[in-house]
Amino acid sequence: MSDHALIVIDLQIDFCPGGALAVAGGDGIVPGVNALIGTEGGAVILTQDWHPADHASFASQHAGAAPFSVTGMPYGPQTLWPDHCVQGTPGAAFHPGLATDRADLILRKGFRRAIDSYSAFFENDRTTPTGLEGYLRTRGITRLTLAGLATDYCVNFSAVDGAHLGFDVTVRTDLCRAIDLDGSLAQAMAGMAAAGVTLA
Ligand code: VGL
Ligand code: ZN
Repeated sequence: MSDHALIVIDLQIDFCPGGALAVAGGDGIVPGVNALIGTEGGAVILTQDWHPADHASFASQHAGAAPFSVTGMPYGPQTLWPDHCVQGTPGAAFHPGLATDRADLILRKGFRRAIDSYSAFFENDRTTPTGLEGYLRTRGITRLTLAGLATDYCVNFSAVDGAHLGFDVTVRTDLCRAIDLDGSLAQAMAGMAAAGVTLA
C-alpha cells in the first residue's frame, strides 16, 4: 500500500489559454503532469473547479464590480473572477490532453453558490471541509505531491492546508502556472515555504 498521492489541481479548459480565466502557459504543463501520473505509484486525485452559473465569486453577480476586484464576503475578502468553470460547460472540462483515466478520485469544489473554494481541503471560510482529508487518511496516505493551476490560488491554498493538517507536501512548481495578481505569486511562494511545503 502506497502512502503517496499525486493531486492535480484544476487542469481545466477555462484555466488554459483561450479559456475564461486563462493562466499563461497553463496548457504547457499537461505533458509533464501526464508523465507524473504515469510514473507515480500511489493514488491519483484530480480536482475540478465546479461553479453554479450564479456563483458569488463571479464579478457578473455583483452590480458594477470589475473582474479581479476584491469584495467583502461574510467569510472575508474575496477576489471576483470572470465567470469560469460553470458546471457542465465545455470550459469546466479537464484539458483534453490530460490523462484522466488513471485517476482514483475526482474532487469537485466551489459548487456552493455563496462560497468559493480555492483549497482542495477547505472552502474559503477556512472551516467547511471538502472531505479530502478523510479520504486521504482512510487510505493511509501521508505524502502529497501537487501540480496544476493556479500556483498562487488553488495550488497554494491546497498545499498550505495540507501541510497544516500534517501531510508531507511537495509542490512541483515546474508543473504549476500562476495568475499573479498584485504580487500574489511571490506571496504564495513565501506562504508555502513558511508552512513547511517543499517547493520542487
Ligand atoms: C482558481 C480562481 C478562481 C484556481 C479557481 O484554480 O486557482 N482561481 N477559481
Ligand atoms: Zn473558481
